[in-house]
Amino acid sequence: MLNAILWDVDGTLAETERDGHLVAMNAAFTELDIPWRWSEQRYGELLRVAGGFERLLFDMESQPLAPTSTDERNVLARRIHELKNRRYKERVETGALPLRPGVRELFDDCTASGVRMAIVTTTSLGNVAALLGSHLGPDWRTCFAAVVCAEDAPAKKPDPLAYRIALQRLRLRPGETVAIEDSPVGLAAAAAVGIPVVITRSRYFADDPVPGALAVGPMLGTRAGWSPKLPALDEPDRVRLSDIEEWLQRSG
Ligand code: XBP
Ligand code: MG
Repeated sequence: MLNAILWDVDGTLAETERDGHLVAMNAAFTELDIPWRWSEQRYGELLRVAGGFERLLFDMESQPLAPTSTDERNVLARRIHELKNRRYKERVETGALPLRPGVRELFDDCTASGVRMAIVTTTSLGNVAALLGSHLGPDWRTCFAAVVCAEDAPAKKPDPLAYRIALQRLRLRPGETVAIEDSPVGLAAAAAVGIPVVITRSRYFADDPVPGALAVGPMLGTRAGWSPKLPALDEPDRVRLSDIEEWLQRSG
């Protein structure tokens, strides 16, 4: 029986990467006089590394103008990342990052049916608070039975630590939950502890293989294009909690 929906954040709740983190990262590069920028395409490659700080360090390995010592790189990456997060939160507050279609409706389904929700993300609590605070208001945290962020789980996805912590906090077995993710690393993290995963395709992971996913589709805000197929309904044209429950039942 489904007891909880575990939400990934970046790419799943909102298209935060291109319009949020990438823009904020390039703004931080400019403000700190860093002599390189990230293109949309380069950012797509770098997203294979989870975590903005880790991504900066990885990128520096191929940046000819990056400092050469590990200590200097760590200090610089920390400065850039902190400023990026400030600029990201400011962008969120302008309303630049709407929730993806169907997300809010699935929140409402969960509330109406007593299915608990959790946040399981590799981004920071501050970034999550900015995004969800702007959409759900200052009491956003009361909507979630557990909130697991980068501060809780320093080993980032695809490491399963964040999902393991979420299961502990919820006191649930993996088969009583379903994760909603957009990326192969997110899928790998949840699947490693046996959590079934629904994939909503996002801009940067539109075609990546997602082996073993419970269901894969373009977004929660449509019933078209899902595998397994969803029967068409006149109303509403979205994935409902009962669809996820049915996928789970059929898989088990
Ligand atoms: C996605 C990530 C994050 C964001 C940036 O997290 O890998 O690193 O790209 O956030 P998820 P930070 O899909 O698990 O929500 O810069 O705060 O790491
Ligand atoms: Mg994601």
